[in-house]
Amino acid sequence: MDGKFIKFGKNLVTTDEFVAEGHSFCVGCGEALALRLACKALGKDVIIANATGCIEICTSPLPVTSWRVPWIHTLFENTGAEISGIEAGLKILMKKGKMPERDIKCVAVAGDGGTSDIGMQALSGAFERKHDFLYLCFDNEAYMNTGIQRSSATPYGASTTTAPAGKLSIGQTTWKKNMAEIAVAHDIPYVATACPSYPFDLINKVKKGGEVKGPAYVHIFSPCPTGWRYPTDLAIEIGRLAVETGIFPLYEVENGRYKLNIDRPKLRPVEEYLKPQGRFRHLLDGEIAKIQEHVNEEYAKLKAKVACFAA
Ligand SMILES: Cc1ncc(C[n+]2csc(CCOP(=O)(O)OP(=O)(O)O)c2C)c(N)n1
Ligand SMILES: [Mg+2]
Repeated sequence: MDGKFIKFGKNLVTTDEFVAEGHSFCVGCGEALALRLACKALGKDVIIANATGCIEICTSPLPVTSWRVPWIHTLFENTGAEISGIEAGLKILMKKGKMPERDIKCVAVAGDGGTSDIGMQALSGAFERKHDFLYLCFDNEAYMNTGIQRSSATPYGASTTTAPAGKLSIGQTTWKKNMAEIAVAHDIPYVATACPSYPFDLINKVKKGGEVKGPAYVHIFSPCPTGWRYPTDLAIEIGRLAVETGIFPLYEVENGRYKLNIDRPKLRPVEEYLKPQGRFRHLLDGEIAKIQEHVNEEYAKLKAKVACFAA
């Protein structure tokens, strides 16, 4: 690692790679790209606690590892508790003079299953105790690592191995749990949504989340060619469509104040996002219209919250 930076317009991005090549992510994995960018934003002075899931499996096939920063594998359910302990431990070691005072970022990394489902309680506790940490949820909208099982972050209408579409069902029959809003409800200083199709936006948000004192949460949309069944060269396009249709808006909430980072005057129809993906291929016009209506409503609610803080 040489600590050099490349300039992209106004943005400086390090050439250092903190997650080395040689990992086993699928070709075209949006999560791998998002992780690489997030780690560039954080730099080397971090400790990462990583819940089991695709990221952990693909970066740490014993006896080798892709991690070039301190990293610990946690259970599926306890990332929030583990990062709390790491943060409290560092604090006490520095206070007692057992290690020099240093700014070390404590970062938790987990999937949507590890966050919205099984890890929710530990995360909620860590938010509530106001530990100084950043939590990154890499949301590929199912339990991908174990074979594409539905999670509470799986969107309505998507076919998964445990909620398959067929004669009796359209697949997932519930709306996606809004994890970013659940984080906001904990009254923490920083919450944001990000997507690797907007790399500088993602880098800036992860950087900000790492610098904030107290808990911060960044929810990262992570397109998955294997589980979503789209061609492997479409990850960036799928992410962009999710944002431009309003399915996954990019916004920040700083000390309770909402800001929309990308706001198109007119959203694209959700159909453009749904059509290229095999997991939605069975949806008929009526179901697509229902999804469109839901997206319109959710987007309008978000815009209303943003409007509260405008001017
Ligand atoms: C208590 C417990 N239940 C189930 C598992 C099996 N398991 C490991 S990873 C995983 C899925 C992870 O899904 P997610 O958090 O969305 O991450 P992804 O693999 O999709 O990136 C499951 C079910 C486990 N390790 N521990
Ligand atoms: Mg997942």
